[in-house]
Amino acid sequence: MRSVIVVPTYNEGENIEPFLRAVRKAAPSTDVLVVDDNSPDGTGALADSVANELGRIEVLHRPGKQGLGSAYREGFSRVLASDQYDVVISMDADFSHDPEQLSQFIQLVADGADVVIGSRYVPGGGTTDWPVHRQLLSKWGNAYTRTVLGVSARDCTSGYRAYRATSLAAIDPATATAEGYAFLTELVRRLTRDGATVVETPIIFRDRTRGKSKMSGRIIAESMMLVSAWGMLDRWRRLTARRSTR
Ligand SMILES: Nc1nc2c(ncn2[C@@H]2O[C@H](COP(=O)(O)OP(=O)(O)OP(=O)(O)O)[C@@H](O)[C@H]2O)c(=O)[nH]1
Ligand SMILES: [Mg+2]
Repeated sequence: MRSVIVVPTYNEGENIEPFLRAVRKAAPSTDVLVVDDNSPDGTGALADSVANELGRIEVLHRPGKQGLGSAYREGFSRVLASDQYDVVISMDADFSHDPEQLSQFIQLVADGADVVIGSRYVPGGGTTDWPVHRQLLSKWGNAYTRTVLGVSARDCTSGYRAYRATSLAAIDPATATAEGYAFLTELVRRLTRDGATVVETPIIFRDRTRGKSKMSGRIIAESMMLVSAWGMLDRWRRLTARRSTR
């Protein structure tokens, strides 16, 4: 299966070079697209120089910080439009996602999954080194999301995923609206509505040891508000659909 990893980066100067080397070592036949938002710490230039050395790494330079959702939208559009790939992977550059699991993710798509989610909330999954408030926020946020949206996935905000390219194209990620990690939930909602086969495989999410988190109150608030709004919208649609068939 031809595969590509879309990696959004913002100020990952300490991580990007070792990250790209680790990915190439773990999954030598997988291409990479780095989507950098003109990181002030020079991540983009560092990525360019590793790309020149290793090959099959492309760096998309954007003019400024436009958010995680926007980086995924542009990255996914680009790799889907190229029509070169069967599997599209998303992954953070901060080593929270273990490159050693890449081949397993690709295999699960080959075995029939439309999306493989690296999940912290299935048996065998978890987080290490995260402060308690981050753990609770993520755990409760995901439990709320699952209940409100009625999706089967236990980890809707994990960014470590592998999509069957045709299934990703079918939900048209370029038209998703969320800016922060709610973008990831939005795609799970769309995939679920599409009847996609969602497979969760356990991951141990490690907290970053280098660089700074981009998580903010605004991003958390966006996620809570959007999930609540989607939940109400879905309920309303079910209600009106039932009425119109009476
Ligand atoms: N291009 C781009 N990448 C971003 C942006 N915000 C975050 N990223 C990248 O997206 C990935 C996930 O972001 P993180 O800062 O690790 O956010 P997080 O994983 O929620 O937070 P921590 O794990 O606490 O660090 C990392 O590779 C970031 O560099 C953005 O606005 N633009
Ligand atoms: Mg991170």
